[in-house]
Amino acid sequence: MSTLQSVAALDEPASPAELEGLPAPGRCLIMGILNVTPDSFSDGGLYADTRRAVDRGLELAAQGADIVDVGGESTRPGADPVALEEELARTVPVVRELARAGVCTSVDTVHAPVARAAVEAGVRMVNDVSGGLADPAMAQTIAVSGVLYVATHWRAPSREMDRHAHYDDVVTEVTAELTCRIRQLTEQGVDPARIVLDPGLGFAKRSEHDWTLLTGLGALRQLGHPLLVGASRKRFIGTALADGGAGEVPPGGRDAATAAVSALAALDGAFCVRVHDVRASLDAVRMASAYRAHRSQQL
Ligand code: PMM
Repeated sequence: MSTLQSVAALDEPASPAELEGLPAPGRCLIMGILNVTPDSFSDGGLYADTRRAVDRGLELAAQGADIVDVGGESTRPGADPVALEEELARTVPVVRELARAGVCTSVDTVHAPVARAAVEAGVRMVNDVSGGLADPAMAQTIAVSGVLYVATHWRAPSREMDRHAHYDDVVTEVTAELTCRIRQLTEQGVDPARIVLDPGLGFAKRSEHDWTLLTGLGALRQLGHPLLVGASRKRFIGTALADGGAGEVPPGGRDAATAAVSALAALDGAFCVRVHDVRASLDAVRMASAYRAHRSQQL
């Protein structure tokens, strides 16, 4: 191997991680988004009742989603919190039916009681966009259930997160804050081997922060945990599609670009991408896999 080749090999992300309880297709996983909410930023209201939500979950799985992520509270900037009973009523019946049908599910919640009920209903992973900061009981809930856990970089609730979008060096700060999360979660009994990390694109981030994090996945990979990337239809994609103009392409027109970002994230070693349009991103990550395999043969 030449020096150039060995340097390239060092840069090459490791083979896709495998986590017990999740499918292991040998490529970046696809998490399909199922927002059972009236007010999410791009699909709010579409699947707001249980029957429609279950049908959509089955459809996402049929399209190739490895995991269906069921959420009952919008996390868009400025969103109001939802009563716990309402979030439970939105998510738990959907998870139960999808799990019964053999679909691998996660629950998107920052609340320990919702996580607990969803685990009982059959989720294999809890996706917490606050990384355990919103509810002090979350770490214990995860520790006791032994379920997989996505810890996302987060600084503040939706209503106020835009005020916290200030960084001198976003990759270094996000890495340090996630490191702190891992330490606190593991001190409270969460198995580190069951923690997935997420840079939290759009959560207390402006577009330039999202891009810097997306291009800095290599640094986050050094933390040694599988990485989940949630870029789907987010504003940084809409503004990039506007070619530097002042406007942005609306969320419904961002799926092809999301798939391109999925390919880039997979190429950089992402473990999973969370997307609305499953088919497009599945094809995209398959292409990234094939590309990586052929590139490594040439090294
Ligand atoms: N983004 C949203 C919701 N949940 N979960 C993870 N792990 N990562 C994310 O980036 C993420 C998330 C907001 O997007 P949506 O309203 O389209 O679901």
